[in-house]
Amino acid sequence: MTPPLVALESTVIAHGLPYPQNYETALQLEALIREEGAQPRTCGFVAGQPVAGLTPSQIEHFSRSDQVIKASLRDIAIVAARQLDAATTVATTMWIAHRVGIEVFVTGGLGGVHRGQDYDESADLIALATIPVLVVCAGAKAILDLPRTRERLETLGVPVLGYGVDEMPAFYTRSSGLPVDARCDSPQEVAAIWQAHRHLGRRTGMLVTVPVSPEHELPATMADEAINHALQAARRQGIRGKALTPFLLSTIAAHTGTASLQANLALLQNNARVGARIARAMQDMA
Ligand code: PSU
Ligand code: MN
Repeated sequence: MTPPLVALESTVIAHGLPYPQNYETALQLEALIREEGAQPRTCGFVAGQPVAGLTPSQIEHFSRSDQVIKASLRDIAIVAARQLDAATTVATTMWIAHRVGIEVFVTGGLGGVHRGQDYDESADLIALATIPVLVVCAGAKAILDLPRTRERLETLGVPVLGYGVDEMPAFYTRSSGLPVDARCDSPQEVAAIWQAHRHLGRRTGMLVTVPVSPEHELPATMADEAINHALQAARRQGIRGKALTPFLLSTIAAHTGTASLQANLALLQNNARVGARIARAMQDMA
């Protein structure tokens, strides 16, 4: 059997992490997925073409260049017609993955409803509502309004699974106080629920939320303090729209020293391994 495919996003590389950690991490995530017996496919748009499987030199370009824009669903047609290089968010990576038949996608954090700006809701939620791809992540980013984001997922009919946990993780920290719909303690349990979802004709995505390891978790007070500081800075500087998420993440990284970056890298690595194991369990079940 050929190893199953696992998609990865490129916005986290181009706009979520600093160089050179972004480049090193992107290659390392691919290596971890191979080690677990699956095949990584990092997604992006190159000269307007959707690509599932960027080459290492394309990944390097995405890591270093400031010409690579961030593309969500609304940007796809513009990127294609203008032949731009663009990094894919959770939403656009799901779109590319589904087009080429990849069912499992690994990332760090999901977009959602922003705090204090609940009219700013990530297209990641719409993608989850309409594209049948399983997304392995560490929950929605803690910078968001997590209770509202959780409610939106419920409204949109997107199942939220907890991998070894009963609560949805909060990205930098292991718990959010918000329940998952089901706890799964093995890749096989996740694969069984995904298979049922597809057999029943459900067309939404599904979330598998995996908490950051206890060693790499940020102390909750440090995370809250850094998030509040970043939110205030964004408000003062009038940062909005697609620039908001990258701004908040880099401001948090600057404020916590390396702790948030280490947590971010650790949870990505963890998710890559879990995603690859789930992809293998799905293949075994098929
Ligand atoms: N989580 C991270 N780093 C990131 C993102 C999430 O730790 O860079 C990106 C993902 O690509 C996600 C996007 O899909 O932020 C959401 O952006 P927006 O809120 O503008 O939809
Ligand atoms: Mn937004």
